[in-house]
Amino acid sequence: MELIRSTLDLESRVLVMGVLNVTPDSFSDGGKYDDLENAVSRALEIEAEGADILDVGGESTRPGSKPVSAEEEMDRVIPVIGALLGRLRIPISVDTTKSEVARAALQAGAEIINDVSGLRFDPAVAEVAAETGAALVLMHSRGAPGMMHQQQPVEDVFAEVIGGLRRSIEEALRRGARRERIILDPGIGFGKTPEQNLQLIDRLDRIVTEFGLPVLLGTSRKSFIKHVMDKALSGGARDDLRERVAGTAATVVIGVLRGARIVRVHDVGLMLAVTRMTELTQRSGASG
Ligand code: HH2
Repeated sequence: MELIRSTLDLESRVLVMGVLNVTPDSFSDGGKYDDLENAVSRALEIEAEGADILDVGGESTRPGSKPVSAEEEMDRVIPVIGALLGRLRIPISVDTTKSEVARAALQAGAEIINDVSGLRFDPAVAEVAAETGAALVLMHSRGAPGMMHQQQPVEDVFAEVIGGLRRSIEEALRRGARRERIILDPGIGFGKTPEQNLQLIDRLDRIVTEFGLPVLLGTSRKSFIKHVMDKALSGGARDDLRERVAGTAATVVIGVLRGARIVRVHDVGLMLAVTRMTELTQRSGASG
């Protein structure tokens, strides 16, 4: 996939997107990287661990988090993206639902827009992608900002996700974005039951074949993993982070087997190894 300055090779191997949250309240690394120097060094570390893309986000989507203004979001992410220009070789994606933030981030050097609202909050995000040639990640979610996790689950999660993604794609194309630059994401954890998240991962191939577009999977350390582990593991010493990371690895394996082309993770080096091992094991049968 052609980006503004670089190319994403989505054909030969699964890509790893490393998460850099520059929010004071993100659930997994919140508060640690909210100053510029720390954010820049963590970004370089993510690249050194082998990430193919750096995803920079300035608004937390965690349950109950407060929506932030475009100004505040820009104050958080633009200096980081600016400071990385010329220092980071991998492309930067900006995790935002606001066209203003997306535009400023692309001017500062980002090449991908990652919109967790799938254009529902600000459809002009697609126009920014169209004008700049940035890639556009359209994630499925429901509900207003700050409320996306509190949605009543729907009965048929595949119908909901496929219908929602179809509406997002149509909106993107209507506003001039190019289909060849669209990446889809089922939005794991966003208004789905734990069971539905597992179903979406196990049948990710349905979304891959439905649209024929590259699919990104974001399961990293999410709370449905804790929920599953709490039910599955009894007795023995428990360790929340270890279980979330191990659970993430399991979902990455299944996601890769079912056709995910990008995985969005916090534990870059570890999940890169998991991804590569999965791909190489999968291919060995075909060549043997
Ligand atoms: N999940 C989160 C944020 N952005 N983007 C995409 N495309 N897919 C996802 O699954 C996704 C996403 C939520 O996770 P995280 O960024 O780790 O935490 P926070 O909500 O605190 O930003």
